[in-house]
Amino acid sequence: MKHLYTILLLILINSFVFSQKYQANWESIDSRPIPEWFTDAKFGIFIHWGLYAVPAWGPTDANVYDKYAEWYWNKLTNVDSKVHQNFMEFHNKTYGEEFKYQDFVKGFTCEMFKPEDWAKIFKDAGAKYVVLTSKHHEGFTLWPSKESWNWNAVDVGPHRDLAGDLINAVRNEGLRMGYYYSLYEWYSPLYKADVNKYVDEHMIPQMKDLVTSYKPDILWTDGEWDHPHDIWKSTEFLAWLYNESPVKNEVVVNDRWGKDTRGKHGGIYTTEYDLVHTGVMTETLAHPWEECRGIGGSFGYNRNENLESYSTSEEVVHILIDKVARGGNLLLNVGPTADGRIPVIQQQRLKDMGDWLKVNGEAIYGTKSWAGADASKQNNVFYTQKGNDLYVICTKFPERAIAVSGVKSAKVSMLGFDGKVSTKGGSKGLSINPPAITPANNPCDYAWVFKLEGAI
Ligand code: FHN
Repeated sequence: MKHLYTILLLILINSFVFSQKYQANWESIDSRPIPEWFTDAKFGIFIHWGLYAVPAWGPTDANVYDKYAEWYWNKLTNVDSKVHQNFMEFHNKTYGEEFKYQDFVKGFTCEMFKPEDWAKIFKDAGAKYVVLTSKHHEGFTLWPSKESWNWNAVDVGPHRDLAGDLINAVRNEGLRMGYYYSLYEWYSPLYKADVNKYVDEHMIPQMKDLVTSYKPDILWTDGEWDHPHDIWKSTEFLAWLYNESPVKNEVVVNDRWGKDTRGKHGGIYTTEYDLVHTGVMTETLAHPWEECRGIGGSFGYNRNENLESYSTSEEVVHILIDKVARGGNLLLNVGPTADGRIPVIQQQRLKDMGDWLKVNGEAIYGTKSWAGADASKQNNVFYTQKGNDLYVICTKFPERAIAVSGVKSAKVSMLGFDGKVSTKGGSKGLSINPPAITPANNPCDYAWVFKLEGAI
């Protein structure tokens, strides 16, 4: 009898395991296609917001990672960091040696936070999705997480569910939204004492709470580098996410699931300030990928940055074009202030992106990179394709004809421009003569797009 029960139990467990579409291993997890809404979206807004927005300070003349203002707490205490001294000097002279990082919570007031206004800014920028830091490495959560008792935005600071309020407003504007979540925490006593217990009792419950409470479209993990994926129980969590969670069909995740997974496993591959670990990313990848970066040199708001630290509108538009032409998405970051504003200079860059995308969005959204691009390689010329149409994107207004090799004929127009565009077929492919553009009929700034209908 006892044996019969054991056999029945085994059959039950087996049938449960095999009724699950995805198993807790990379082969199975990686076989899930990336939801198309994401690869079509191309442009998203990243938001780094936490207690680091209170000091909002970082050095501006350092290596990429050392400029990050959201690392304030870590750099202040980490004597091995190259920029420790800079942070310490600033901190001691501004707040005094006795002032602890935790005391910044009083300054995280967010009284100017109007989620509807933020959502409108993102929509007008032409972004299709938003990713907010629900918890950065400091461990402070922007939603009322019971695992983060007294270290979350509802218990202390603004006393407001910032993550919940924003997702509602963003969705009301018709955009997708998800959350960034840091696996590790710098100073969590539980994490330091017992990582396994931290994963079981803190991290996994927090991620499941986020997913079930807010049903995010994206779960963007980070802070994975301390441990391999099995310590973080990443494949187990992802199997739950893909099989059982309320977002199992549409959710998008990235590749930051353990020190052994970036660029190899999970969902989309991610680059940061063009860096893939130590190299610079200049390739076209077949696997869906996304570049994230700030408009300046930091993700968290850095008051120490001046105009010269910021990319110009022309530069951010060109960054988007470069990533999309190479098959990627751009996740451009804003760093709000501690009182809840998006700095006006950042708004201005987003507005210019939006104005450019209003005219030229069809050459970006829903496109793919063009395999013929290599043959046509010319400076300041990028290509995207959609169906049979090819888009030739010029990041400098062409002074002479552009040759598009491999294309024999097409109906050619310039996006946003009513006049005719003349072309000539030849041995080098189709040659496009740029029309005479004046300030009176110029459709946009920063980059001009020729649409070649039926070119492919
Ligand atoms: O350490 C973080 C950093 O602060 C920021 O959040 C970026 C965003 O991709 N990720 C980490 C470094 O890779």
